[in-house]
Amino acid sequence: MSEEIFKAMAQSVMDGDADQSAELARQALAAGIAPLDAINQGFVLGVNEVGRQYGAGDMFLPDLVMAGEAMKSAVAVLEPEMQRSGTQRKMLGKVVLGTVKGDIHEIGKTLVGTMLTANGFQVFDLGTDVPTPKFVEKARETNADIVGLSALLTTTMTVQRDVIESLKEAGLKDKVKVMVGGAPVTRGWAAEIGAEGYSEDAIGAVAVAKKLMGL
Ligand code: B12
Repeated sequence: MSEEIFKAMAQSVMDGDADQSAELARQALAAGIAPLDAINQGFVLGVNEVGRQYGAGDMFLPDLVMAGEAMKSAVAVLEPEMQRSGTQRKMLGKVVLGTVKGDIHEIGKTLVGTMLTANGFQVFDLGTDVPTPKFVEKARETNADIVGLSALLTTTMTVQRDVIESLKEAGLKDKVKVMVGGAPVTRGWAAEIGAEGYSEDAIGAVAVAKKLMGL
């Protein structure tokens, strides 16, 4: 029974069927399946597979976005139950994430957030067009381990450097690691501005975040 529902969960994410994902999440709860198992043995497998197929050129942007939405709708059903029953997912680290000031591209950033959340990070998503001081404030307030900065424009890439400088000025740079990404961003740019992490996609971002946490 569990095997079947886990498979159906993964499939619903791959199909980008948010209603079906939410329905399966409700069925799992009704059947007494632990919410954490539903996430880790069901839905995450779907989102990982979509990420893999996207990387291989077998799935496309809309598939990725819809898979992210489906994953979110399932987590929305499961999360209250996890909180109620006191289930703690093993939290790997805290990530403050956003698209830098002047830039409203959100799809990639949101995917990175979804993948990090799915893999056990606690993500504080500040959204897009985020003023530089906001990253610093949130990192301090949440005692973040990592700040993730997305930039999709050559004109806003430089703001990633501004955020790193502001973290330094605030005395937070020793505590917080920075990872950067976005279409124009390269490993070389990350090194140049002093970001400890870079990934070209959301799957890689999880691996980088784990590495930054020493995991
Ligand atoms: C969709 C899109 C838009 C949408 C955004 C909708 C939304 N809600 O997000 C809209 C229509 C609003 C838009 C607006 C503009 N856009 Co636009 N847009 C795109 C487009 C087609 C796709 C971006 C996208 O979502 N990709 C899919 C996601 C999954 O990929 P991604 O964002 O790269 O993210 C992945 C990785 O980069 C990485 N990643 C991303 N962030 C992070 C963060 C971290 C920490 C890590 C580790 C990894 C990581 O992981 C992600 C997941 O795999 C790109 C073209 C392209 N090929 O990138 C142009 C593009 C980025 N846009 C461009 C431009 C010029 C604009 C506008 C200035 C157009 C205009 N004249 O108004 C405005 C800018 C507005 C602003 N101030 O931000 C140019 C940028 C050129 C440049 N070099 O600067 C591009 C490259 C198109 C082009 N070829 O000219 N855009």
